[in-house]
Amino acid sequence: MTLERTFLMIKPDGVSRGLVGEIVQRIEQKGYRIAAMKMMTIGPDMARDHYAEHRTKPFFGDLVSFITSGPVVAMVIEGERAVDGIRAMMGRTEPKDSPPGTIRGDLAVNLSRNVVHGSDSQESAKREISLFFHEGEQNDNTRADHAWLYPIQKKKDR
Ligand code: 3AN
Repeated sequence: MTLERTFLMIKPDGVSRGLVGEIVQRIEQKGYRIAAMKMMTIGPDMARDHYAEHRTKPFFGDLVSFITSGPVVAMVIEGERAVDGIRAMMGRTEPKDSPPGTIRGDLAVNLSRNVVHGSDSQESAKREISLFFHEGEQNDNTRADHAWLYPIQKKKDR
């Protein structure tokens, strides 16, 4: 087993509602390493690229205008099985079906304002990371508690 990287974004509702610290705290306390993080406002072309899989859906226009409506916080998160792990921390797409303890279960009430986006597969993670970050923006530092998190040394898989 190697360490994976995934992409997580706090969407404009999460930033505007002052939830950045709460979400970052959950990620750090879980034991994931934040390899990159930046606050930015997404332009329409990038938004359409990011949500390309939804381009034929009726909510696509709203999705693009919402995600470009204010700043987001984009992150690269690294850890053991980080893609699935972050999805589990997020909860389900529909907040009312997300159990308490998950980000959407605790912090969201509406499907179209569900606070976070996270990659749903390793392939999506690679695509989304490269859409938002240059290679040089990702850091290779090691957490001080790495040996406690991974008693059997894990290698990094990029
Ligand atoms: P997830 O973010 O859980 O991977 P996706 O990829 O199915 O969910 O949907 C992307 C985003 O599109 C969701 N986060 C949500 O904000 C929005 N969305 C999904 N389904 C709907 C819908 N039926 N109506 C409005 N917005 C939706």
